Amino acid sequence: MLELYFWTTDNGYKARQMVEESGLDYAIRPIDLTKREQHDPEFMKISPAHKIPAIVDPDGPGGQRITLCESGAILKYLAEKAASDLYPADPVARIQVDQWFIFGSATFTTLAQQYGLFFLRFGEDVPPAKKHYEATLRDLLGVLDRRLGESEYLAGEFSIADITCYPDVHIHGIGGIGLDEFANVRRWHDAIEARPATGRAWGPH
Ligand SMILES: N[C@@H](CCC(=O)N[C@@H](CS)C(=O)NCC(=O)O)C(=O)O
Repeated sequence: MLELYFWTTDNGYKARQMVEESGLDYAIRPIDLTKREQHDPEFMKISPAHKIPAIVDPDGPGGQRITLCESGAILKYLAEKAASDLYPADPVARIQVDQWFIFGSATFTTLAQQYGLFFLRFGEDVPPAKKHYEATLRDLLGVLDRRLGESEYLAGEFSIADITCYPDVHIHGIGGIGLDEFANVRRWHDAIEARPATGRAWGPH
């Protein structure tokens, strides 16, 4: 059975939402970041940069056991394994998904995490950094809002591009600066929140 190495962070939830959406059987292997379990040498054989999420699939391509870290790589792998439309085979549709998927994984999450660092976890109050990352997050939510004003989901149909953006919108948008100014993001967020797979992914582990 597929194993998901997971903790309750944005990147952890991306992978868990994806496994739930794909319908694959899986077992959660918690990696408690508060206890620094990500530095366990056994885990680092799976995730060399000591980060969740990661997966082990005993039934990978050709029946081979594979290990995989990086949420973006995991979302793509699972969508292809499950032959899911969440990463469409059509080349034109795939270009749109790739654009918003990479924007979400590389730009949006990376910067939203800095907002989270300075607002939630930094040991001291650093007002200039908070001001900078609040403005950055507002700018990024504006980008998503404009896109979602012209498209139901980021790349047209619901896809891995939406899954990679959802956790940081949920954590730092809903739970942080609020989405009152971003009505299209709010509509999109609520539609994804209502998906049964999202409910299961954010439930107990
Ligand atoms: N680019 C990576 C980032 C993963 C990441 O930052 N994971 C964090 C939790 S969200 C982590 O495990 N941090 C522990 C550490 O760096 O030691 C991905 O998308 O999977």
